[in-house]
Amino acid sequence: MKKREFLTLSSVVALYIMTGCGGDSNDTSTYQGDTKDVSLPIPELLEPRVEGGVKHFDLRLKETKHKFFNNIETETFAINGTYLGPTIKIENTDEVSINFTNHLNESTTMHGHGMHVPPSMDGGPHQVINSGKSWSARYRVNQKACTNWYHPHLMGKTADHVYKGLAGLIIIEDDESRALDLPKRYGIDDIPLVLQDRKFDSSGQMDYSPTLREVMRGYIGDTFITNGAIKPTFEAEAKEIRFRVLNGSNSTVYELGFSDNRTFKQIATDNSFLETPVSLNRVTLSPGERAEIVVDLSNDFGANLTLLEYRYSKIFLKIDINKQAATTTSLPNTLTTLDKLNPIDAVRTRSFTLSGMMGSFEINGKSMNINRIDETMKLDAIEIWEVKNNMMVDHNFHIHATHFMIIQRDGSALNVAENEKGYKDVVYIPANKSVKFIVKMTDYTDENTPYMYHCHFLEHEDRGMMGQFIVS
Ligand SMILES: [Cu+2]
Repeated sequence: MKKREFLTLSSVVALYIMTGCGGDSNDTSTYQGDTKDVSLPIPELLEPRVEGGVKHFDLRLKETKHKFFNNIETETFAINGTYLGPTIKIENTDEVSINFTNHLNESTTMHGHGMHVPPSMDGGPHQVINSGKSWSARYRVNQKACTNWYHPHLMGKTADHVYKGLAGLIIIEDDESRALDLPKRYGIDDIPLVLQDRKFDSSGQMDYSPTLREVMRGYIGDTFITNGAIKPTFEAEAKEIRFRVLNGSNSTVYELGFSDNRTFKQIATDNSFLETPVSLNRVTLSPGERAEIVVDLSNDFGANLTLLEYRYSKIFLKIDINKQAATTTSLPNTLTTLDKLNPIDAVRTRSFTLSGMMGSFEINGKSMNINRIDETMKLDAIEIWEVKNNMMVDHNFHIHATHFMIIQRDGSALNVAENEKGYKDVVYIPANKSVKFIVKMTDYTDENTPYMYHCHFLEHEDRGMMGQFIVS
């Protein structure tokens, strides 16, 4: 400990000298405290209370402090711990009650992103949890194995609440996922990675203050964090390692790959496995998107590697392959079979145009209004949705409660990449590009409670790029 404290002090002094930070009132540099020797935090796997056949998960939202830097306590929002929240692992067909108690001094909501649930259990802008109150998402799990997540969804406050630290993973397993020879030892060879970027002010506190330009182009931090730690180290077994990667940022598109450019396999998209693993050396994730990847470290005992973000040249994770494999796994060639909807069976095409200017955003010329239902879908009707990004800035598009499959990009099926042919609930739509996907709402109707569709760049969503639909 003595040594680490010394390093802390010396690196702060070195930074002070290098940057000449001497009380400059126009100081826009962010805090760069010592973060050496941080091991990768693994979010706790939350144990449920089982009562009457229902798995109860208890989550407490609170204002707290977290150590991003060795010598600084940064004020955060968190769930149970000090930053982010625990992982909820559930099985298809489980009866669950995910209970949130809001100990914050303000209202929020908790949305199950990717969860196929009735609208009243969605945790969207209509299920507000006031300060001091509790709310439960109670449902029967009804979907394929995948990696989902939970996060706030309060009108106009989502970006702020996620930025401060409210988010966690929901892992769904099913008979298929259990039977596959995949890495599945949580925290050992099945590793959750919540990737984010943050700005810190000169005293090491989180700085959420986007300018108009940052609202438009993305509020991109210069400190990249993984599971709430800066450049942490993961000590890996020399075997196949599965990473469940979430882009948990507000509005940064990540292009991920390894420092030696090695090939890895993507095995899952947002809402399902891919039918077969897809070989890649980069995977691009826009905010809210997930990818499960498997990287083979069998021949790397004694070596080091980093997981890099290539657009901004940042290190997300240092990997130290210093453990012998306790077991081996062998990635199967077939992972699942996906039900594919046929465009010929679509009863209609809906068009959505993303537009905006001067910090206000619209879908089809309308800014979000919580008192307006924008679209009505019929249960079990197959539809094609075409989403056009008419702006010079990137967006994406997310639908609640269901998955879709991308059928075209910019007017052609040939532009749909192999690694986005699984079930998706967020699709990246770069500036001036368009996407077509096929979708069907199943199982749940509610004439009074809508689901949301929106851009998942949180600064855009909070400023109007969202709409509401009901299923009848
Ligand atoms: Cu957007």
